[in-house]
Amino acid sequence: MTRQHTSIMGVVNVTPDSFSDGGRFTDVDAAVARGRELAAAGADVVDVGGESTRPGSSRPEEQEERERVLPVVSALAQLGYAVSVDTMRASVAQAALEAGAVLVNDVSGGLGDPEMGPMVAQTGARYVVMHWRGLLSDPAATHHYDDVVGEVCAELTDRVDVLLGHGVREEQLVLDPGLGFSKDAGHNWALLAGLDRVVALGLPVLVGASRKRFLGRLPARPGEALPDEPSAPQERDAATAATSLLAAQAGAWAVRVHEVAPTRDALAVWELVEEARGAR
Ligand code: PMM
Repeated sequence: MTRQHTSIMGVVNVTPDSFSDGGRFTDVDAAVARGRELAAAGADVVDVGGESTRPGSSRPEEQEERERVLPVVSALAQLGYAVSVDTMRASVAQAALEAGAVLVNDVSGGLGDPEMGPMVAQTGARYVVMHWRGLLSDPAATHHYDDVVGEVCAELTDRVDVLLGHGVREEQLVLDPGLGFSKDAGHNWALLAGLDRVVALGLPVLVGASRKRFLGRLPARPGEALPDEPSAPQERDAATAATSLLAAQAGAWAVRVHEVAPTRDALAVWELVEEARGAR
């Protein structure tokens, strides 16, 4: 497959409790410094989030979320970086767009706030529709799939239809299979294996595998059993870079990562090999 440029989205979680970097960037200066670091390392977009979706974490009040993300979005946008805001609230997303964000990253795919679709239509902002069943009313259905790739594709298509119905234009949309969201390790591996089917839906695809738990349980040697205990999130960046490469090879538009350098290098290796192949 020919190399197409896959963008890198670097993550800054301005939260006390995110699983990988919670508590590290809670003050504005530290969060902005982290955003600058990610951009300097090669991130094309810096994704700023103020709400952890980690199971068991409680939602911040809207005002709290605004206070966490808006100063960081505004400072990074003023420095000239492309900023996205990771939020399920239309009002926070709109305020972030006014503060200079160029993309809204909604892990609920619009299910979290009925105002999101109309707001995205009205502002014309780029919008990531992530797959997650977490906000549906039937908890028993959230983790059951007969065909995870097919069901994720069908449910993303339903969300897209609803958004188009609100007047959102197709060019605004990015799809995300939502690895780890209402999905176990087997579902995540299946989605990585079937990513080409998500890409075949015809919209740009973002993949967020970074440091997720399933990447913390890898065999020490091929064929050996998986360890019971996962490695620490910070030890999952090599595995994350491997998923970034696979996602890029499947045609992903962007990958969302906590540590940019390993992914940047993995993508560069592929690019240089492809160039050499073309020059042979
Ligand atoms: N994962 C997390 C948060 N936001 N956004 C998108 N589009 N895709 C993801 O997979 C995703 C996301 C959870 O990870 P974090 O809490 O470390 O940011």
